Amino acid sequence: MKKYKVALITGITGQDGSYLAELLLEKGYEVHGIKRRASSLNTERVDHIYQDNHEKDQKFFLHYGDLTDSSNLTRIIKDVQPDEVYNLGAQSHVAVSFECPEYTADVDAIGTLRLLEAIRFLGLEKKTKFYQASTSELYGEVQEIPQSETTPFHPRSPYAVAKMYAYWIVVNYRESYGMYACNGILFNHESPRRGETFVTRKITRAIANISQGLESCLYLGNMDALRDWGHAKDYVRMQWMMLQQENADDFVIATGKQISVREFVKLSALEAGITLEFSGEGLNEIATVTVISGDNADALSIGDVIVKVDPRYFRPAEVETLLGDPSKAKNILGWVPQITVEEMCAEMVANDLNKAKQHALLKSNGFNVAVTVEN
Ligand code: NDP
Ligand code: GDR
Repeated sequence: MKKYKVALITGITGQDGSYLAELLLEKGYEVHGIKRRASSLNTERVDHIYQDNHEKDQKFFLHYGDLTDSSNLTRIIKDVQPDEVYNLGAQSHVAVSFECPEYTADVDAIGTLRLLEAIRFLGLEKKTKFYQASTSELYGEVQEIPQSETTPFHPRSPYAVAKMYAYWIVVNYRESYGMYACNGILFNHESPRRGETFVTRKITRAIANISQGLESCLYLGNMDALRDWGHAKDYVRMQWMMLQQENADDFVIATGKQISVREFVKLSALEAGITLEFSGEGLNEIATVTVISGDNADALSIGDVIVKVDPRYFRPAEVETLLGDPSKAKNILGWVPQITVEEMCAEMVANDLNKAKQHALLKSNGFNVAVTVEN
């Protein structure tokens, strides 16, 4: 018998996986993660943890695997014998799910079933607790505002439909086999580790690059979309809390506040010392620089147009508004988010400005630096 708990995290190389691994290691867990084989290194978000792997009492382990591969998942769970499984792995991009619907269903829906069935097949259903990364995208075409655990679902993308299967199969294994399995219905959460093609990171990264003269314009889709944005660090704390209860249950995790994509652009620009004025409508909407303060945006001039609309980023079906009601999490678990959207935005812009300045410095010294802007 080990003196500490053992956790297995799918999606450990992603945003949430990396923060959760840090949290669980701090709490004394032995942490195992599943990483995918890729032609380039894909462990950047956990490398700072992995570097300590020559220490004697190693507590962090990575295993090659994939949510599409049942035998691999079963073998890993058999070897690891986890007390807690956090299923964070997913094809997590809503827009991409319209391009790859079948793969998204395989990973996000059936991948969840594969894990649950592996736990059951191995006879671990009374030992292993299971956390499922469910999503506010389940609400899609919203039926009420704000959305809570009792709001009906109406998913609006192949991603959301796949996650709806995952949600219900988790409930089903709880009801059928008495498994401790729960859904965290998480609203959007971001951080400096957010993938570069999600809208917040795309914005903070572009604003930073534009301010340093590395990019000239940020192209966006639907800027009217409203989201309830929190910080990933706050949200992984809640993922752990959900598995420490007497009984398994499902919880909405949100801040209870929402802003539009356009407002997030303005906020990010202000963090870099740029005041933007939006004008025009629909496809002709633009944002123009009206004030520059501080010395972060020397590459810009008043009157520069730095945001435009590109219909390529519109989705076949859009989720216009999401606003969560986290009362249940607050009342039962005592969870309250600690980081505001403004603080999170400031942290993301500072991180991206730092990177952009490094790139600009290299470029000005004659090094050939390619900044990827295709999203
Ligand atoms: P990321 O996209 O940052 O991370 C996704 C992780 O899943 C990565 O580690 C990725 O590996 C891994 N993955 C992708 N496909 C597979 C596969 N076939 N087999 C195994 N692993 C795979 O997502 P987040 O960290 O932001 O989100 C974590 C989870 O929470 C996801 O399930 C997401 O759908 C869900 N969610 C996220 C929200 C958010 O706002 N962030 C809100 C609600 C739910 P690789 O690094 O190799 O690509
Ligand atoms: P979302 O996040 O779809 O809510 O899913 P994303 O950041 O991709 O989009 C948020 C909103 O911004 C609009 N938008 C754009 N989005 C992207 N990516 N790129 C653009 O250029 C752009 N312009 C406008 C979108 O249309 C949308 O309305 C995220 C993921 O993390 C999911 O895995 C998770 O389940 C949900 O959050 C909750």
